[in-house]
Amino acid sequence: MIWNERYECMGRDEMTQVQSERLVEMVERIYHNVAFYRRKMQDLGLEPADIKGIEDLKKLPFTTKQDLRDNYPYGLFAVPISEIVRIHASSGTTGQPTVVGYTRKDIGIWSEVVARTLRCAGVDRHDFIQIAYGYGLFTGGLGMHYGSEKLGAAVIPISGGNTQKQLQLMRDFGSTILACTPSYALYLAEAMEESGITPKDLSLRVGIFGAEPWTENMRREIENRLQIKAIDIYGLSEIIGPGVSSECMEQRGLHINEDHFIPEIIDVTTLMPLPIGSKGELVFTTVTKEGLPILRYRTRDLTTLHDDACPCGRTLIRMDKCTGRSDDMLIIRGVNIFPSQIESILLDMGETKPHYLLIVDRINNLDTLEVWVEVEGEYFSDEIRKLEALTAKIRHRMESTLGITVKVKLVEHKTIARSEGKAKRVIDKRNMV
Ligand code: DLL
Repeated sequence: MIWNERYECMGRDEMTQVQSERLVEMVERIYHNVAFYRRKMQDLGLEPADIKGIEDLKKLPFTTKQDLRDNYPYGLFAVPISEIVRIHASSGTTGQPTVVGYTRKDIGIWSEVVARTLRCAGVDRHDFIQIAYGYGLFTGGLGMHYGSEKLGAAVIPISGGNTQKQLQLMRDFGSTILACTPSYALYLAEAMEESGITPKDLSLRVGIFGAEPWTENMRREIENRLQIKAIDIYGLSEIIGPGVSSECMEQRGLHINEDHFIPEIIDVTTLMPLPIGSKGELVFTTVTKEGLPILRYRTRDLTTLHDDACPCGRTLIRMDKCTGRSDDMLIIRGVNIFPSQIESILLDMGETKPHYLLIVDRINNLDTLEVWVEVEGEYFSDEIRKLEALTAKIRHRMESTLGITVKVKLVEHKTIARSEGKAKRVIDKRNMV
């Protein structure tokens, strides 16, 4: 069952042809309608006629989040505002939000790619999909919503938060699909266990999780606790929102909707495109979007592309699960550390809860890393020796994997604030000067 066989199962030559034609048309449009891109292309001595196909993609300029901020709010839109029917924004932790706009046709494309995503996860018209991504400026809620309606599933638009209500409706309405961030899925699993609800009381079959990095260990934990299949979906507001890529039931990488979003992998230092199979930063060019078309957007997400055959029959290129961002990487005493490494260690050990918080600081000019980890209440009522032994064990494991000294603090269940959207796992006090 594939939503759009023509494009999702297209032969490579034909796909290259489609991408090339769309790119040529898009470059022409962006050059004439967006002053920012016209200037950038002129600076590189480029005219639209120099772009004849995707082999010329590498000649085009990059776009960064900073470019969107500099042109806040509507400076990069390629159509008159009268053509825009929806605005979304992603809340940055600093400075201005990144604003994105959609025409009616863009909303149609978005619904199409999300419908493909859902079908990839085995969703059909008979399903009840509980959308617990936030509705609002964030693209998660409304993006999933329109795609689900297009596919014909019954949408339960509950949005994020309100955990007890989520559980009640999940049980009473017979939700078969849960769509939310993976960290919220774990939180729901925990709340379920506390309320005495078991997976047998529910009809849940599949989870559609994305919007933040999560590990294979976390996937196993969610699949076991909720007794579902957990599917990874990826997207970003600058490109469209959810619907950029998604896993199929094979769970062997995320198929990219490359007839709309052309992927490249670049070397983070040289910014040169890398051959398929190399790890680097993911870059996207949108070729069909009207409101905010974007050239070579640097996602800062690190991954690898694959073009070998997938047993599901889709020929769309796949990307590996994102293991981190080139900019969420922490550099602690010169050592590069990803929060997902710490999560993997904890889940591997299996003696703690999957809730953790990294506190990075600089004391006497020396970076410090403190890891707070939640453990069961019984550890605190037991003799202190047990607590100390577990602390030491976690510390040793982290130090040998990460290569730096770590202070571990075990905290009681629910000490770490739960999130209803993206989990906040790092407090970097060094930046707060
Ligand atoms: O998070 C869009 C989305 C909504 C995707 C719902 C999936 C589900 P932004 O808020 O703009 O958009 O954040 C985009 O989130 O560059 C990644 O760093 C990260 N991200 C999104 N999906 C994944 C994923 C939405 N599956 C940024 N794995 C991206 C890892 C992800 N990181």
